[in-house]
Amino acid sequence: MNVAYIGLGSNLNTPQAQIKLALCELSNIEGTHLVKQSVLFQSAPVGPQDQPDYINAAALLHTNLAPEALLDALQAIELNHGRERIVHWGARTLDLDILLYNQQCIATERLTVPHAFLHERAFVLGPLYDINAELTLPSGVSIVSLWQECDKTGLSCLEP
Ligand code: ROI
Repeated sequence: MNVAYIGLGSNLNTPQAQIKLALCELSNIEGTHLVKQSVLFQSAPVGPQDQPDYINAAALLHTNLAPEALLDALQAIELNHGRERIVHWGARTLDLDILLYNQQCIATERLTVPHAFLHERAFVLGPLYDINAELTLPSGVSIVSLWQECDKTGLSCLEP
């Protein structure tokens, strides 16, 4: 059994509904159990500013899928949501990222785990902290310290 944290983001086509449906779809991945989900956050876009605010969340999964097989399953869900990769860092119906996989560091063509920008993005750290305030990264850095230090401008919790 493996422990994976997934980041969810959407800013197109009723983002809240996209995220809620995606959480349900995560629980339906074969060999995978949705253990916990964060509250939903609203966040100002990081990157190009000419796009709507995002809804972000995170999920804690227990899975017997290897990292690349889990990524395949996440990309299939993204495709179901009409995800198109057009503009780099542009608006999207659904983004699913493997943030953490056990305490492994993975660097392949398809996967960078922990997620490359995890340590500096409030829209990722807030949901992770909500799920597990005692979480640490493979580097030994605690999520609580990153969460306390990060810039939370434009971030709000939708369901406190
Ligand atoms: N900005 C926010 N606030 N939330 C996201 O999920 C998000 N995802 C992205 C980029 C375009 C970097 N900006 C984002 O991929």
